[in-house]
Amino acid sequence: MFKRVLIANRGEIAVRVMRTCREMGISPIAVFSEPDAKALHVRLADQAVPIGSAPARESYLVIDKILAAAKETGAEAIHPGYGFLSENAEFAEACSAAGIVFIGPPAAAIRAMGDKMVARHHMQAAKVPVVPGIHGGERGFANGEQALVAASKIGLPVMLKASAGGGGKGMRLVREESNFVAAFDAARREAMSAFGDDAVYLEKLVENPRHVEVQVMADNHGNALHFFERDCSIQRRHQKVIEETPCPVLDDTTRRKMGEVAVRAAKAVNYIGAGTVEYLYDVKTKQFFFLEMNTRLQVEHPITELCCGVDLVRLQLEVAAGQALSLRQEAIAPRGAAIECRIYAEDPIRFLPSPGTISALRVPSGPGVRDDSGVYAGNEISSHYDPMISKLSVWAPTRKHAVQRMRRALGEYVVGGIQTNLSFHRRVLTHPGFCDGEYDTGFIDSQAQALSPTTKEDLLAVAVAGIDAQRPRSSTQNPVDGESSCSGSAWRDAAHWRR
Ligand code: MV4
Repeated sequence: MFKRVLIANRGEIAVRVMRTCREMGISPIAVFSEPDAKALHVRLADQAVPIGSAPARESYLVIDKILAAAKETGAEAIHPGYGFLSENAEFAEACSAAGIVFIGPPAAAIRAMGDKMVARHHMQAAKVPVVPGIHGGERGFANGEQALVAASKIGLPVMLKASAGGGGKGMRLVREESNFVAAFDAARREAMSAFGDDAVYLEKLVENPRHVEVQVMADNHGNALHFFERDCSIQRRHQKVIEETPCPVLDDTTRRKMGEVAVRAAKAVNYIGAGTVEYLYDVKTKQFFFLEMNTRLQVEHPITELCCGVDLVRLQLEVAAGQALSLRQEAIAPRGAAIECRIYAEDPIRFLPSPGTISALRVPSGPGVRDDSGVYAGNEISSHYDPMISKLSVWAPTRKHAVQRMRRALGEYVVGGIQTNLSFHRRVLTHPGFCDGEYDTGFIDSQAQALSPTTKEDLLAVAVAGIDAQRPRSSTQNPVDGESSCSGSAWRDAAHWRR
């Protein structure tokens, strides 16, 4: 096993990876930008190397600085976390060229899955169901008129998608022929400016799908396993907000099929390491379609760990060190239910980032509660990075109990000095649609009214939080976000914490 591993990331995921390194007797090494000098990931590391100024382009994204830090500290391997360089094939190659193990899949697998048209070809060859669609040619359609001819064949509505895209960028929904060419041109322009590649293809629209994804893990001995699914349908503008496992509307036969197909997808691109196969799931027809594969450890991996009883980062490290997966697929038997809420530093009504200094922090704990956070009281949430401050996860024997437990844990959570989406989460966790498990990817938009603060208490608490977050303060006064659950208990807890 490695003696030293450099974590090329920051925040909660850097902390998460370091924890497993520590348990395994591996010395964790941090890198940090100027504003992160006092960050938790720096404090938990054995060594920490400064790599530049705040913008990621001048620090966390600079391959040469990361490799220099690894050489300087004697790290044998680099864990990229998620985001930043985690799905950068050139970085994976640069690591190998420098004699350092990249803890992730081979560059070729990253490339094969990074281009959606190439990925769809691989999947079709491996008999993995993909959304019916037409590519036009190797580089998509030559122009909007040609694409419209193809669209008329499969029938509207269709989704126009950038081949280099993913996560919703360069994507356009077209329901009427009259809008088609303009939408095609717009998708193309957006793809060019975002990815430097303007190839656009089309897919038939799957109406009101659920987003269901399967965790996979493969070693370099030919073994590939899946750890069942997560439902990530509760999203806003392609930003996941709540994830859960198991998917509440999946039957066991479809569940097993999805898992087997995900393993086939991974094998089709000679995958090694942790990855996630994303599907669109049509509840009415029980059909699922390959969407894309994320070639990294994902944000929401903790809920899989809670139900499957595994440490996915440990498996990543073992596989990267050349060890064979010792688990058998039949031994992976998920138990109970788990839910994750992403706690963002944001205005809970307008959904805008709310950077600032965390003046007070009380993290929930107790039975079945896990909080993955990268901050402590006194830290500043910088506008330079993702505003996610923590991931609150719960496990319980049943979904009903997991929902109750999450409500309880959200009620205990106190973040002072900045605005957070805690009150939004409390409203989702009491919404009948969520409680019944009957939601799709349009949930937050369609339920905007029901999920907006309505009670007098709610409105007052949000108003106080807004004023509080902006008010200049003395060191003896710790304003809290003051957002309230329906019962008002969080508000009371917050007041108590302040003393
Ligand atoms: C789709 C779709 C419906 N039909 N493709 C959004 C992000 C990108 N990864 C793919 N996305 C979608 N592709 C077809 N053919 C609906 C979405 C979609 C979506 C998917 C997953 C989670 C949330 C979503 C929200 C809106 C649209």
